[in-house]
Amino acid sequence: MGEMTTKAGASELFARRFGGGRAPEVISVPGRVNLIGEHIDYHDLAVLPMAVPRAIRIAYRARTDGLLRAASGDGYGELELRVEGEHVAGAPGDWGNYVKAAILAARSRWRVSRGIEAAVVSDLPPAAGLSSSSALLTGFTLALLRANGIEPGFEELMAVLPEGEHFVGTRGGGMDHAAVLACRAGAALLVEFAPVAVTPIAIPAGWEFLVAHSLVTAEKSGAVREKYNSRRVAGTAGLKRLGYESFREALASASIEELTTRARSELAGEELLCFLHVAAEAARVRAAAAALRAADLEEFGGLLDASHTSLRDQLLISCPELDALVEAARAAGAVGARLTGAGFGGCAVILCRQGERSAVRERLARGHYASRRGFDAANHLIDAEPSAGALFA
Ligand code: NG1
Repeated sequence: MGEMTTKAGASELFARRFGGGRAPEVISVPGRVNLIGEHIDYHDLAVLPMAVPRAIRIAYRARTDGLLRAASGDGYGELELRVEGEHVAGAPGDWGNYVKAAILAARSRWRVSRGIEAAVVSDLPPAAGLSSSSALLTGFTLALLRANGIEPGFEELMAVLPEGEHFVGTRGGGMDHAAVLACRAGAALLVEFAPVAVTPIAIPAGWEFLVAHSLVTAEKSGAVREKYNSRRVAGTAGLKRLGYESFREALASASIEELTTRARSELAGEELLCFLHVAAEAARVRAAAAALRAADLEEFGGLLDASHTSLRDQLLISCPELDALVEAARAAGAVGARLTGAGFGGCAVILCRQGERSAVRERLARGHYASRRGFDAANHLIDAEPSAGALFA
């Protein structure tokens, strides 16, 4: 981890950019990796992410006027906005969109009149399925609220953040915000929705997770957006065609086998495939939470593999590079592996037996990645120690 990406690095950039005076506060918002439960949070089904030891750090100080000035240490430049007034989204991928989304999210529930000056540093790779965008949105929302004397609670934040993300175009769910806020060190977080509820589940001693990049960037604010949103639409359409209001209702009223049989006879195409994925993935999350509690490593690994197969063959959100990576991880000795996050690129999450992670990493670096251009071990192979979210950092 470079010096510049630590809390001290954020304060240092702040001092260089905004000068001396009162020392800034620093907020640290980690990225997250989803262990299992993919493309189901937006159907209000439980998911199981954990925070990773990479974070966005924002050093900030309240201003007395309504100006928000932010400087990025990652070459994204600087921006100046007003916390009051209208905001329209800029070009897709523009980091200002996340800051504007934070202003709107904060204002949707609280009275915000004071701006901030803020310096942002990060060692969280962008567009990698590790939630850098949600971390940025969450960090700026927290900074702005705290600068206005407001200390928001978890549920209050969850009421505004997922909605705030829609400003940048993704009709996603609340998994990322819940994880980057409420994860605890040493644990995965079972996140339930409507109403939102989180339960930390300790990661058993000796389970080692690795996050590996496919080297395909999944810029969800860009081209991949439509594909992501279409899965939600198709899943919902299939559900409605079967006469259900929600997946929770469907799963409570019939067994997974019954739902599968009905879906196969009454649905077709994308609607069928998305419905089958969502129903089975929900069942896998329940089984994975039980396996975690029982410290059943092999069972958990098998569920990761089954999730990947479904994401590849039913939801159709994998890509050849992710499939090759997952295969290579298994061949290198992993207990299980799957793509993680929105898909279409980004990362895989890999589960290793105690003491084997460095050997798996080494084999991937020498084998799978050896012939691939642009590989940088420090950013593309991350030891994912279960970390604390922003509210517990
Ligand atoms: P990432 O991987 O951060 O793009 C997205 C959604 C999640 C969830 C996953 C797929 C946002 C902010 N994030 O995550 O809510 O739906 O895809 O499981 O929309």
